[in-house]
Amino acid sequence: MTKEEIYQLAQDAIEKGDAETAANMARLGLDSGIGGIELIDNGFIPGINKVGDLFGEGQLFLPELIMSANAMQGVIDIINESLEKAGIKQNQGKVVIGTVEGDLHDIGKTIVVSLLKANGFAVKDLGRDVSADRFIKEAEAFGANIIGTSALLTTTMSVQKELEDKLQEKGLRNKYKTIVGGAPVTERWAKRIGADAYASDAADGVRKIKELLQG
Ligand code: B1M
Repeated sequence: MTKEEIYQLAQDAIEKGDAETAANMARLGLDSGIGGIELIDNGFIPGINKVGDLFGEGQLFLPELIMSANAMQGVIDIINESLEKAGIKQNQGKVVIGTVEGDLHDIGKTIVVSLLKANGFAVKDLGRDVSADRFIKEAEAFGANIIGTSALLTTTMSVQKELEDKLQEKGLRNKYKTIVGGAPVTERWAKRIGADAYASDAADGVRKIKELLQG
């Protein structure tokens, strides 16, 4: 099977919420030598984005969205395992990361976590629904250099600003570099709230965090 055929079948499987075929395509892609991130970016993300568009247009409903999300999660688990196996010694820097309070979307954040680990970062993944206070508490306890937040809902992006405000209030703003991401988040938003960086995808996240640690 060609790469393009694998990408197409991967996309179709996510659109149909067919977890078994999606997992098979993930394994087949990896076995054929396609890189994990390449496989996610070209096959599975176009599938989940299509599902999101159809859901947004009212052409598809929550149970179908959940089936596709579950299929996506299974794929991410398989690909993450392969990325983490490729991980190197964790001495690049310490990152505390999570999805913000009120937000349960964690598929993208989990990809970022795996790619960071594969690039040698020590990562504390706080999961989802994480408050600004908890980000700070965990960063202090972990001795983090970087705090990364993911937000997928326009209504939860405000927690990224709350984090900046709380870091200022506590006199900790210069202790950490902050990075924001998630589908509705933009470079402009990052600048507006005073975050140190914005990343459009997982690879960009790793690149920006490396830059933050050098600068
Ligand atoms: Co939800 N959802 N959802 N959903 N969902 C969206 C976000 C939505 C845009 C769909 C739509 O209407 N078109 C819409 C938000 C609208 C808005 O805010 N204006 C929406 C809605 C409305 C909802 C509910 C309210 C639906 C309801 O209940 N009526 C509900 C909210 C629940 C809550 O959070 N409180 C809900 C629920 C769900 C599921 C649980 C079913 C499921 C999530 C499952 C899970 O994550 N475990 C789900 C899904 C899957 C989606 C869509 C379809 C896909 C999200 C995704 O996983 N994308 C989404 C539509 C869309 O975004 N196209 C949608 C793939 C992922 C790899 O991309 O997360 O963007 P992404 O991550 C990327 C980059 O953004 C970046 O790197 C990643 C890898 O490339 N990145 C970072 C992300 N974080 C980063 C952090 C960094 C750096 C880079 O550094 C720190």
